[in-house]
Amino acid sequence: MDKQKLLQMYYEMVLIRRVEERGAELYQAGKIGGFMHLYIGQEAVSTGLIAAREPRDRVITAYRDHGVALNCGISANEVMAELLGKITGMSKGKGGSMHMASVEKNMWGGHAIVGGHLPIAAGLALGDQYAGNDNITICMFGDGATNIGYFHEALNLSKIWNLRVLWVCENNQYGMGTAVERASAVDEIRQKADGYGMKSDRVDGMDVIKVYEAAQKAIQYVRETSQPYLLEAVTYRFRGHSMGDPERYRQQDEVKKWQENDPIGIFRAYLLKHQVATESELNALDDQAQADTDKAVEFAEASPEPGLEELFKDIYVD
Ligand SMILES: Cc1ncc(C[n+]2csc(CCOP(=O)(O)OP(=O)(O)O)c2C)c(N)n1
Ligand SMILES: [Mg+2]
Repeated sequence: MDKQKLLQMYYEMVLIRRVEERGAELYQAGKIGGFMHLYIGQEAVSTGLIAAREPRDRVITAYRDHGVALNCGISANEVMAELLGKITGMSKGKGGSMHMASVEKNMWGGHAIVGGHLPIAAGLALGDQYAGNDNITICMFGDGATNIGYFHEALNLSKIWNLRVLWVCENNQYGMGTAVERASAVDEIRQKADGYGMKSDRVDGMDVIKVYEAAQKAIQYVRETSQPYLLEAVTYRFRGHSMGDPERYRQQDEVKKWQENDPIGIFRAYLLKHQVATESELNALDDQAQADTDKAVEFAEASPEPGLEELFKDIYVD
């Protein structure tokens, strides 16, 4: 990987962190409505993954989607405006936190029903197979989603139909307040691929380089063999499940231990150790991410809400 690409990945991780911190403040100030789920702590997963895709490869995810949207190239302005329900958001302010999507950036949402987007991912891949191209679909979901029927249906279909899907489970140890070992018959989510005769791998999701390398290997396999693959990224969300989670199901010590393993800190140390960048170059990227976040908040606050005439638009596609 060249220096420019590595620094872009670092910038994106810091941008996700800053945008979401501001998002949390704006939520608490009552400026963002509905549910909001933060990605803070998990930035290395989507950053490493999406850095390894070709722009023609599709991405689809669940409701923890702000970071994924930014990694796919949707601007901070549009993400922030969508959070605030403004017309300048990429879903015209009508989707909100859980419905970040852009066909142009090949980001297919933002889905609120746990596991519900997995059969959609299989459908996207079936469409590409029918069209005769070798694009792949990267489908991200939580550990909790792997206990849902949709997961099993979609994995099975992808295998028997030779669909190019990279299934990526973000194992952040909990589905809302339920720990993986209390909800899943197997501790390692990757084991669930065995039941479908599918290849799998498990990677440290706090280390963006490891995620990137595992994703590259997986993407190459899926593209070349036209077989699906399950990649499990072991990670942790530093904040509650959604805004307003009292977090009674986990100990503060555990949260602290994972926070010491901050994916941005790990990547920063890597870049310095391998002399990819100097402290001052990284500080400049931190400042850039902060400035871009401030500008996005200004842009979103100054944008109008969708007018009444928007109410019945974008419901059906002609
Ligand atoms: C079908 C369905 N059941 C229940 C819910 C409520 N719900 C929202 S998020 C969630 C937990 C999902 O956990 P996981 O898949 O691990 O994702 P994470 O939130 O950890 O990213 C649940 C049960 C839902 N949205 N959809
Ligand atoms: Mg989870």
